[in-house]
Amino acid sequence: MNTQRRTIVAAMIAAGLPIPAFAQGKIVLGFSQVGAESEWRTANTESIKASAKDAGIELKFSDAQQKQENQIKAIRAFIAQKVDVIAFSPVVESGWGTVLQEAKAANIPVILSDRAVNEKDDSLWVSFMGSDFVEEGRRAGRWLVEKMKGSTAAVNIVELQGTVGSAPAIDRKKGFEEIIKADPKFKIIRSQTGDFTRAKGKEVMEAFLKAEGKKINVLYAHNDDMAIGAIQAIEEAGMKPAKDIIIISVDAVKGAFEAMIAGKLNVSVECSPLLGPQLMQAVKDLKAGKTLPKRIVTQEGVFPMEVAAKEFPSRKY
Ligand code: GYE
Repeated sequence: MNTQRRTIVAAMIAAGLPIPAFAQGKIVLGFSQVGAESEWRTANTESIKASAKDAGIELKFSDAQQKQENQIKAIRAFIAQKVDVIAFSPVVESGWGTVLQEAKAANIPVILSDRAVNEKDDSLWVSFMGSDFVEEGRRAGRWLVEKMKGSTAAVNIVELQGTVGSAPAIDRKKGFEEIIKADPKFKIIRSQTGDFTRAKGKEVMEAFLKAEGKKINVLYAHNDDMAIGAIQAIEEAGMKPAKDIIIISVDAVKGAFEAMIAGKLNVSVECSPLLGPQLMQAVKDLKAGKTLPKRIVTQEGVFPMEVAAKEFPSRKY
């Protein structure tokens, strides 16, 4: 600590104020979260908050309410506050160059958590930890191909995309299409964003049902929340979810398991939000002068409705 800081801390102690984190030698982490759009996100936030506490890391947490401009503001505030490390989950892939340059110029390492950015200069972040979203899309596609094996009839698919321009929406679409394109019987007849929320998932599914009605054979939703919203729309239209329309989604949150146990959702591809412990470990490693792996991939599986009741008790989110 320099002399000026020492004087300030001494004055704070004398005034009976709490000792700031830097004076306690604590690592300070600024984290800019996307928002609270889904069950996944809530679990992710809880994981980060709980593991920062366990690790003794001072967490400055900021919720961007799904707006990039709020995330940029939060990152700038973290730079001004001279935090030790910045981590964030970028709501969309592009448009981060300037603010990441600012962090680099201030010598503050940046960790990408959960979602990637689309920037050529990969020296702007030290590590990206999170799932392989393209693979999740492929897993969803493979499950469908297997389910429809032996039938030559056309399979009309409607797709509820995640947030426009976000890594999971782009990649889950790409991986799914890559698999189903091998057989021309699969056709995506409608595809629109539901912004990863239940409310929008329901609204967009209502529109799909109005336009296509009984033609729809399959719904592929980029997350469970949108699928759960869509299930409501399907029931309100007098149809049976998971029977009249096969439903595939991603995340495998508790709400999806409940829907599968109730026989209303066919399968959920796992995407783990429990990134907190590995993020805190990475922050500590950085401060200890270690070099982080550029990419840390989360390990995940696929849960069809047949195994839902058995797996449910051991689910952690
Ligand atoms: O699948 C969705 C959330 O970025 C992996 O964001 C995350 C996604 C997750 O809103 O539910």
